[in-house]
Amino acid sequence: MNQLALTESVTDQKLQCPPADDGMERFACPTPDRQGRYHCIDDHVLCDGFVDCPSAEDEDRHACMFYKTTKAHLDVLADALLRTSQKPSLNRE
Ligand SMILES: [Ca+2]
Repeated sequence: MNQLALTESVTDQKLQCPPADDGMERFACPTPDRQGRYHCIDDHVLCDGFVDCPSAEDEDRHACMFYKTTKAHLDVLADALLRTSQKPSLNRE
């Protein structure tokens, strides 16, 4: 019973990752490596075809299906926002 409680408290631990060099947020893999260390990864290594987390959670096929479809939508949105913000102001004359 105590074993279970210990496992849960470790899982609930908030893992803080220092930001990457370019200021982008980094994320901790959900499971530690064999030395008990949690790896921090950039979001751009998610679903990139290479295993970056010790238990390969970043390449989970089910999660990646949703990640990729959601990201595709976000990319379209980001493109639209960028175009809107870059459009020369035609209303000034
Ligand atoms: Ca990866």
